[in-house]
Formats: sequence, structure tokens, C-alpha cells
Amino acid sequence: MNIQVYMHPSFNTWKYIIKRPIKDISILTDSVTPIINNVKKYGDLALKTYTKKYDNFNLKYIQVTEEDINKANIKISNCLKKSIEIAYKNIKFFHQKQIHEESKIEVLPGIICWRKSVPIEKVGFYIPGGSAPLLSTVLMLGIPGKLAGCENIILCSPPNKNGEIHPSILYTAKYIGITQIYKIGGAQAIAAMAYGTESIPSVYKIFGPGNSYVTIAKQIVSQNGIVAIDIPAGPSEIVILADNTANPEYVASDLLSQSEHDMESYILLVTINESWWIEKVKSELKKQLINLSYRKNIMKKAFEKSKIIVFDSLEEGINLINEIAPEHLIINCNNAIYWSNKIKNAGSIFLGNYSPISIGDYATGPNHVLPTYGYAKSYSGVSVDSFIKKITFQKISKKGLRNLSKCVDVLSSEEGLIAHKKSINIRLKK
Ligand code: HSO
Ligand code: ZN
Repeated sequence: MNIQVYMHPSFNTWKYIIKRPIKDISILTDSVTPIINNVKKYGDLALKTYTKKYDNFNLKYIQVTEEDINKANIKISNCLKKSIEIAYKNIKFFHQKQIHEESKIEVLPGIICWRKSVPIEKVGFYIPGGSAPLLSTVLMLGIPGKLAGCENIILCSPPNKNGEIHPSILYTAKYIGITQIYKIGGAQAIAAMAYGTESIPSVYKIFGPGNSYVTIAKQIVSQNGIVAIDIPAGPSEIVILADNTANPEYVASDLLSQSEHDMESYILLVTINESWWIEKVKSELKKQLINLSYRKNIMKKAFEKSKIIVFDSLEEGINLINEIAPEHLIINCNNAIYWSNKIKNAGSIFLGNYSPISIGDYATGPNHVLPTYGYAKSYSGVSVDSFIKKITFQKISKKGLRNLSKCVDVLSSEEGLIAHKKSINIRLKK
């Protein structure tokens, strides 16, 4: 593993060091657009054709049956069931606290206003299958969706070569109470949830990670104004800020953990430590990778673009991290809370030697669907709020109207919108 080390880089070089790979999306867009158009035009027929082409299966029925779910249930060990139950409880407990009812505000005598949270009626989840069937993402999306009160939740996931969705995805979905599940993957699943087909109902918002085709498809359907999406998604990201209290073995294990998601994973270590400590991290990476044969190629590829940045002070590190706005940040420093208060941009922050990202990926409670690619500058991770819209209410009495009529008279005149003030004055005429 040949990680590039940058010693005390000057401020004007930062943007080159930290930049994410720029993807030429034109090729992806060209291949995804016809898929979207065909699903829109031919519905289920297009879905079956693409499933044959990309998943190599002749799909008879698109929707998962009760029998499929029961079959999956048998394949799940008690140990896995127990772990899902524990993770479920913690994620639910954490997200439950995000539900607040706002009080009614009497802005002026006779003017009462309030806001009500209303769940998005129909939402759709995309859950990738393949070598890493993300059952934890089913929990991370399903729990806040259910807590918000979404009435219709559907889920799409690609079938394997036997035409089945991974049993742990089916089991977890059922456990949460999601029963409308469809064996469709890729851009065609996104198009189906956006436009609807004979089998798959259209939804108002699409959630969930996926490969670059899925990501582009989500972007296209949302730009077309058809549906909303959760967050513009990109590969996983890990940034670690380390001082001499950080354990190099643990640091290496964290960097490796996020690298196994994607060849494009963004991996960066920012430190004020001496060269022996950095060498120790590097040798640990090599050592630990030997025992991670299953996804070694993905990890090796991801590490080709990884970087170690050495500064004189943690302040510089914090400034750099605020520029990066990483999805995950581990602050592995003495007084981690103090340093974390200086972070303005990050998806989720893990504090100290015993807070690996992996524990949060599965079971501590907070959501693991987080903004990547610098979107943490303006986006939050998924939460109950992601499944809610807020409607405002205004109840005004005649006295309240009188209280504000002069003000609005002046403002609407200034805008030249005379009918506006007339609709007020007409009510106040004797
Ligand atoms: N770290 C991923 C979430 C995940 N990890 C799912 C394991 N399973 C989000 O970047
Ligand atoms: Zn992860």
C-alpha cells in the first residue's frame, strides 16, 4: 500500500490535496436516460427486460410474495435475528427523540400561527444487493420512515441469479413492517419508483444508496421534478484527526473498515504525530489487510487514492477538515469534545479511541445514511425529518387583521401589488 504523505502542506495546496474525483457523468447519463424512458413508457415489460439483461434472471413476478418472505425467515439464524433486534431498538430509541410537536405561537393579539409535521405519504427505498446486502440500511431508512408515520413504504432490491432478494434484507424489511417489496435493481428500480409501473406504485421521495447508475438515476428523476431524493450520494468517506493519544492499530482498522465499501472510498488521515507513529499506522494497514482477503481488491484500490496529511497543530487539521466536510470524522485526540466543537462541516463525528465508525454503521442509534462528497456543508444525514414535511397554519381574528393592516398596506404598495392590500381592507370596512 503506497499512501501519499503530505508534510505541512500550505493553505493554497489544500484544495488539490482534498479534492474528490470528478466523475464524467455524461457517459452514465447517456446509459441511464434510455432506461428511465423505457420504464416510463413500457412499465413492467421494461423492468423484466432489464432484469434479464443486468441480473440475468427471467422474472415472472416483480413483487415479493408472502411465501418468499416466509422462506427467508427460515434462513435467518437466531443469532442474526437477535442482533437485528438490538440494532432496531437502539436506532428506534435514538430517532424517537427527533419527534417534537411545536407549540402554537400568538405572534400578536389575534394572530395565532403554528407548524405541523406531516409524513410524506409514499416513500421508496433502494437497497443494493450483491456482495454486501445492506440490511443495516433497511433499518436506517425504515425506522425513521415508520416513526414519521409514512403510510406507504416500498422497497426495491435487485434479485440474485436465482431470482431472490437476499434473505436478510427480506427478513429485516418484514421485521420493520415493510411488506411491499420488489425484485428490481439498478436505474430501472429508481425509474419505476419515480413513474410507477403496473406492479410498482410511484412514490414522492426515494431513499437509499446504490452504484453510480442508481445515483445518476436518482439525480435525473429528481431534476425532472418527479420525486424528491434523500441526499446526493457518493462513495463512503472517512477522515481521522489523530494526536499522540490515538492508537495506530485502531486508526488503521478504521481506515480499512470504510475502504471495504467501495474502490472509490475517500480515505484520509490528518495528524500532528511524528514519523514513527505514521509508519506504525502504515505497517498496521499492511498487516491487517492480510486477514481481509474477501474484499482485498476493493480495499487496495481505495487506498491508492488515500492520503496522510501532517500538520504542526490540530487547529490546522480542523480547518482542513471543515473544507473537506467528510461523511464520517473520527476525532482521535486528547479532549476530543473540545476539538469537535470546532467542526462546522461533517456528517457524523466519532470521539476517542473507542468510537469506531463501524459501531455507528450498525447499532448505536444515529443514522448511517449521511452526506458525502462535501454535501455535509449544507446537508444533514437521514433522520425522521427526512420523512416529514411541515405545514404552517395561520388563524387570524378581525382584531389581529387590524393590528397588521397598516404594515401590509405599506409593504404591498411598495411592491405595487394593490389587490393584496385590498383583500385585507375589504374585511375591515365598516
Ligand atoms: N458506512 C456506510 C454504511 C454501512 N456500513 C452499511 C456498513 N453497512 C455509510 O457510509
Ligand atoms: Zn460502513
